[in-house]
Amino acid sequence: MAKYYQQEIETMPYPQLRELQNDRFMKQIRHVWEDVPYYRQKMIDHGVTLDDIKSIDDLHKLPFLTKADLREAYPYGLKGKPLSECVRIQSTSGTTGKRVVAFYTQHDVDLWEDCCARAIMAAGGTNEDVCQVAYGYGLFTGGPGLNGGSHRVGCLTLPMSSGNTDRQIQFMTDLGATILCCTPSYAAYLAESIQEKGMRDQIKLKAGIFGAEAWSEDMRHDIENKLGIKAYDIYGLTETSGPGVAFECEEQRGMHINEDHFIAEIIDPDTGEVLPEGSKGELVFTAITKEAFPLMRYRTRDICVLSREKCSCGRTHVRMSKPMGRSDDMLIIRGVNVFPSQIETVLMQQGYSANYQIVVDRVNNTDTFEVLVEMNPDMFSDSLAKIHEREKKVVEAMRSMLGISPKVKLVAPKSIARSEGKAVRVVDKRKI
Ligand code: DLL
Repeated sequence: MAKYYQQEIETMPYPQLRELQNDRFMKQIRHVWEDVPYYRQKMIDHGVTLDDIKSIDDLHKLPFLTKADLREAYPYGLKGKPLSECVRIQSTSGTTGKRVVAFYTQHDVDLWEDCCARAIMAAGGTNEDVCQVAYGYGLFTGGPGLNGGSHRVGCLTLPMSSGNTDRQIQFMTDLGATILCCTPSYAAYLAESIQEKGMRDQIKLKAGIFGAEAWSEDMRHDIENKLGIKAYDIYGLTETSGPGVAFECEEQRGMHINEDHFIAEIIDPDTGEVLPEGSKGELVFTAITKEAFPLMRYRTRDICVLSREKCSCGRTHVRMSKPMGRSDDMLIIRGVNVFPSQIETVLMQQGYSANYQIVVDRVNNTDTFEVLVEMNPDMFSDSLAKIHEREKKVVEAMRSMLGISPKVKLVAPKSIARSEGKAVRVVDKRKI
């Protein structure tokens, strides 16, 4: 039995939904034109004005926004409301210390939480449930988003944040958590720890809502078996509010995009051309209800496929496949966004050359993260103790830049293979 948080909108016939999108889009483009000078200028540079946009069918005429725009406009350039009307910021980890900062009015927070509530109810959540939110809280959107959604559904919410695994398991068992929200890799780690402690029969979990990073069907089955639950995928990004942009229903054949709030397009990442339904390409979102951070045609860099095939759950909103990769070089390691350029910045600052290699793997469902760095010839004769000290210093600086710590190994000069073409900076061995 499909459960909806907002049945009318979630099951609205597509023609009606498209009409709603059109109304909201026309209102939104006016808001952006009037209140976001950065984007107005982009439109003018692109040769379009408000008069050229007559309906949602003109969406393709608008210029794209990219992460580079967000960096250039940092911090206030894309804000659509005065600060006095904004109540919240959230943020991603970004390159070279400049993060993406997204603003929210109370209305934006409300709609975001509605989206998360839809995801929780689609996973079978009700006010009888105890929902353990083990995504990070703070600037990261995972904790706050699912926390808000859980309140809306009326679940007893355990705002655990991530980490402190013993305490997670203690609350999970003592308070009878029935829904677990966290990254899939943390879910897998929790599952293993529960197994090791022999506590599987003491947990009451029935569902998990896992996202923020790529995970395979194999990983899904592994977590499901270990925890005895059904595991649901959830997708989102800080720029478009956070988790809940799309979520899985019981059918689990793609994630329904909340189309009353986001218009999705698939484009060719090289040419920018809009591709027909069913094509694999880069996902682009236009936020049609967000007030404080109303991004138009935002390039997510996530590669996926959209499908409007009828879903047995009754929801009419388009489904996106799991992201199949990215059209930029961003890595997601243990749920944290990492750009090779950040690693490079740290190394340069510490006097190393750009000869390094990032090696990522997934061992026992947990991401491993290692950075091999070539020493300069003058460092090579240093004592082992001195080399370890240098490694520690690099780890510290990377932790402070990225929010997670890699294993850093200083290697002999010229020992990292040189490439004749593009340097191979990243070796990602994860099979997902
Ligand atoms: O990861 C928001 C989120 C929190 C989503 C909790 C789901 C659950 P960012 O840190 O801005 O926001 O990272 C966004 O993460 O562009 C994707 O590349 C990736 N991503 C998010 N969800 C999924 C998923 C949050 N379900 C970036 N599968 C996105 C694969 C995902 N990748």
